[in-house]
Amino acid sequence: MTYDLLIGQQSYSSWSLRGWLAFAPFDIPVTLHKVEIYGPTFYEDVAAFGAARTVPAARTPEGGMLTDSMAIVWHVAEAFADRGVMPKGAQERAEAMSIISEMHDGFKALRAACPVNLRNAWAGFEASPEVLADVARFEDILSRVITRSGGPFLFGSFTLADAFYAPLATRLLTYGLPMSNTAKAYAKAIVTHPSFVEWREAGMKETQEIARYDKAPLERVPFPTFS
Ligand SMILES: N[C@@H](CCC(=O)N[C@@H](CS)C(=O)NCC(=O)O)C(=O)O
Repeated sequence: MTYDLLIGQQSYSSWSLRGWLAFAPFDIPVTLHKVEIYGPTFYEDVAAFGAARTVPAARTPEGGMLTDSMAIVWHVAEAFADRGVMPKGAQERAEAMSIISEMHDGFKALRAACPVNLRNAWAGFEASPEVLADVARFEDILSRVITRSGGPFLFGSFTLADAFYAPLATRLLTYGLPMSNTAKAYAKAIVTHPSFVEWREAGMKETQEIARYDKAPLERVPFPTFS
């Protein structure tokens, strides 16, 4: 009963991280298949897996293909409803689905200006008004859901909503963006979660540099691990 998950480089691919966090924190067996995003054979490698033109993609134990991160969370929410993958209350579940969707299609300025790079953080990043508006929207969500749940994750314990917001939390940390105490505590909970730590450790073994994830001439500073 193992899922196969197609991923990109673990230090760079934020959508692949979301895919991983849709399985690992819930002890859903998953086998990783890594391809090199933006490498010369990327589209062939993805097609060979039976996927669309992006990572992540997952194959269910029955052979069903899930070719988008939304399809993955939708499937996991349905197939593993008894494992706490979504909040218990109906209102919270609706909100979780809403903010997952918002993440999938939103936060575009922040995502574009601040590519994920789990190897290090950057000093001296200057955020545009559009990026700051995305940060403010994230804080709105946090203040609504975490104030009610009490944290440490969005809806109390780790759910699929956190799988989607984890790369946003790391962006705030690694680009030195303004963070409330709630956001800082949330980001700490994400980067110290054992499944995140396992993923990042694998990413740290990668050596290839991809220019679009490099923010030089900004100075590289250590990734905050809170250890
Ligand atoms: N809609 C996709 C987006 C995934 C996505 O953009 N993945 C990036 C890697 S993080 C990718 O595969 N990029 C390759 C490309 O766009 O050619 C999802 O949510 O699963």
